[in-house]
Amino acid sequence: MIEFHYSPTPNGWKVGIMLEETGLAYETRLMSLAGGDQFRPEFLALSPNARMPAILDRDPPEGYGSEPVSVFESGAILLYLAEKTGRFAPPESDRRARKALMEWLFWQVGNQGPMGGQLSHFVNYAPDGQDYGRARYRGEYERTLAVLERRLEGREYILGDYSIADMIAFPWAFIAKPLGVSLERFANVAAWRGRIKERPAVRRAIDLFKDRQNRGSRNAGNTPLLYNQGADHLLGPRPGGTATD
Ligand SMILES: N[C@@H](CCC(=O)N[C@@H](CS)C(=O)NCC(=O)O)C(=O)O
Repeated sequence: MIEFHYSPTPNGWKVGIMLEETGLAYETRLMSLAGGDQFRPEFLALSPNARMPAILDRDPPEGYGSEPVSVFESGAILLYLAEKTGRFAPPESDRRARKALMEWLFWQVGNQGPMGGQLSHFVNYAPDGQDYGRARYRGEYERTLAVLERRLEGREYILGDYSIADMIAFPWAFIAKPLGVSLERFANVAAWRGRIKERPAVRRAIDLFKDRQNRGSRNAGNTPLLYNQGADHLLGPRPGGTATD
């Protein structure tokens, strides 16, 4: 059984999609990010970056010993699950395809995810009047869509066949419209997004605790715990000073 530490956001969906696609047995531990569950010691033991998704696999694959295995960071989790099941990734013996898989996983977690996340911050949660931040991240997010657009030219999926590279990139393209970005200029991305969106496993993952999505009710003004974080959140108050010293 896999414990799935989750909140209904694009980063959470990535792992939900893989769990649903593989049919692995899992139990969702719904987290309240606005309530600070990510800073609880028991969660930090699984995910030291204080971010979900994270998993705890109580039935680890061969080579890991018998103790439960925790994994944090969506890319690492998807790779772990692909290795556990032998599905949705090119075989390790195909070194070139495996290299391409790594490139697109790292690309997503280092580029598309953070840029989409920052754009979402400025569109949905920041105080008004942050035009520079909004324009910068809109440009960066659109740039990542253009990267995908070019990659998908002549390919149905990022690596050719449907894989964890698609599962990790799809959620941030799925929410383009609520981020204020039209896919009109990105025809390959729009078609790829449509193909993935129709998969029953993907629909189930996106619907997981859908009613608990933050639909604009929380923002930087009313939820500083979530939107104005610093080192103090992990280390406690600075000795002899305040966070603003
Ligand atoms: N690079 C991480 C990003 C995870 C992430 O940013 N998760 C957000 C939700 S979408 C989170 O846990 N936020 C809690 C917080 O900001 O305190 C991954 O891909 O797993």
